[in-house]
Amino acid sequence: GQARPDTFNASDYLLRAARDPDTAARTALTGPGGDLSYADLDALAGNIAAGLEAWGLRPEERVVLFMADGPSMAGAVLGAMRLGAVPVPVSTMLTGAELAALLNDARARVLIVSDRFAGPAGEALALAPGVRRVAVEGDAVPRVPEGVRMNPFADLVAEGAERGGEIREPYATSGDSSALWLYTSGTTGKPKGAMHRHANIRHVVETYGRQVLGITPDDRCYSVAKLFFAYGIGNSMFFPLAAGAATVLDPDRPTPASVAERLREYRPTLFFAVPTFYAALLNADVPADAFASVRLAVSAGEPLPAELCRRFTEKYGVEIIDGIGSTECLHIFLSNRPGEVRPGTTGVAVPGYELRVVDSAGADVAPGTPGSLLVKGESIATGYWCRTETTRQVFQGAWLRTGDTYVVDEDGYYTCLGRTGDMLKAGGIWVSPAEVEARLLEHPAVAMVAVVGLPDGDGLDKPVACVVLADGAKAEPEELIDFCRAGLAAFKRPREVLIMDVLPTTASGKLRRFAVRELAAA
Ligand code: 3SK
Repeated sequence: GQARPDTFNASDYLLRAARDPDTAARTALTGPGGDLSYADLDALAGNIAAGLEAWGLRPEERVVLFMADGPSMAGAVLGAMRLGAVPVPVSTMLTGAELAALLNDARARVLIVSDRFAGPAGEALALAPGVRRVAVEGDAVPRVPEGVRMNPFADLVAEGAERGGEIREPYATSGDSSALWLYTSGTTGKPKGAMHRHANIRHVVETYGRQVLGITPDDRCYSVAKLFFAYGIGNSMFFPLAAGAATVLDPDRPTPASVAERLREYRPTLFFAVPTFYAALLNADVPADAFASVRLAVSAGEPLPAELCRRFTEKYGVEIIDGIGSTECLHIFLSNRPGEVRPGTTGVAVPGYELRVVDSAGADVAPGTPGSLLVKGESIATGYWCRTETTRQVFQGAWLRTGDTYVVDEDGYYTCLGRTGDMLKAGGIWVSPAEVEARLLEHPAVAMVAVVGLPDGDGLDKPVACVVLADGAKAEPEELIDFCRAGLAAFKRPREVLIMDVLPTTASGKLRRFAVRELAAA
């Protein structure tokens, strides 16, 4: 592309350290997938960009990444951006049918998949006829329908390298061009592609990354949240790469034991997780010196209970700064600050963002009065792909409705009081009660169901299904949980099923969710 004065490509911005001879040899990526210097990562991104171009991918077109965290995935994100195309990292927890829905929605022509996800990828490809080319990282290959060309990921890279070599100059995107789509079911239920501009990536780096984390080239980031989450891609790519720092990419599903091992081996200085994982670390008795290298821990995804925050800091000697972001905002816009943590609150606005707490008529409420939280800032997505009506509900001019109910105190500290609508979060991930209810209603024994969020022993909300069985039918709670696991991504399953005689409804037969929650909690 022709360079224009307003040209800005986030892949170029994130790989500035590769262009400086003093920093090009520094480690950019480390972890079980191997070490890559900034120069190595730059070359990999250039080869992937050239390979995708050879495969017919054009600027603005989408490439879906169904991949484990590692150098190939980081290279694919940067390579697609370099070409002016749009990487769409998607959750590796999706079932085949769920993945197919996203491939079709994004009109993706290329899919890159890690072989450990070959099963659901194969099922998805049978339902996604728009996908013409597939790159597979690893040995196991998905079954692909006739007419779809499948190659090893290494071929994509080699083809790029052969065909005139790597692309070094990024396509002349502007700051306003689409850089990255991230699917979320947040706020309104159905998965929607939040479209992020190249400039949004620079904004989160310059605000939360620099001014809250204070990240430097000597930092080493390690995030339990994977790259397909907005939280994970900021933690593991945007912040460290833009700072010339290093990042630990972990392909495996994190458990307290595996994370303790990675901490020992890779000695990160910044650690990122969600409250459910902090609770799991404490409950698993990970040794007290496991966090010796960590200077700061970050929590987001759902509110971190004050008790959990205190217990973690007491045991591991590391402060946790709790914050909240959203996929639509790309990263954290409200956060506690190192050295000034108020446990149980989500802290104060991140520089570069404005916040409002409003009543149901949209008027600002006074400190101490609960209301809906709105946020404004340069990293807000331009909207949801092909979802005009939902876009208009959620994106209101420069302001975004977060879907959270908050109260702010006189000092500007915000405390989350819960969700504004019916949506739930489990382990920091959005769950639509309607989707889980629809699945349970497919079970022949289920006559009526309501899924609500109830706090577990650590004070963290988990989905609980309240079920009325059909006349004469029998079903055990475990059977119904397994039924959900078979038809939905596992994180959406209810953690508990309560069999009830009736569910509270209004005179017109609508579920009274608040009453269901009270009944279930009793
Ligand atoms: O859920 C959050 O708090 C969050 C934080 C950072 C980026 C994205 C999200 C959804």
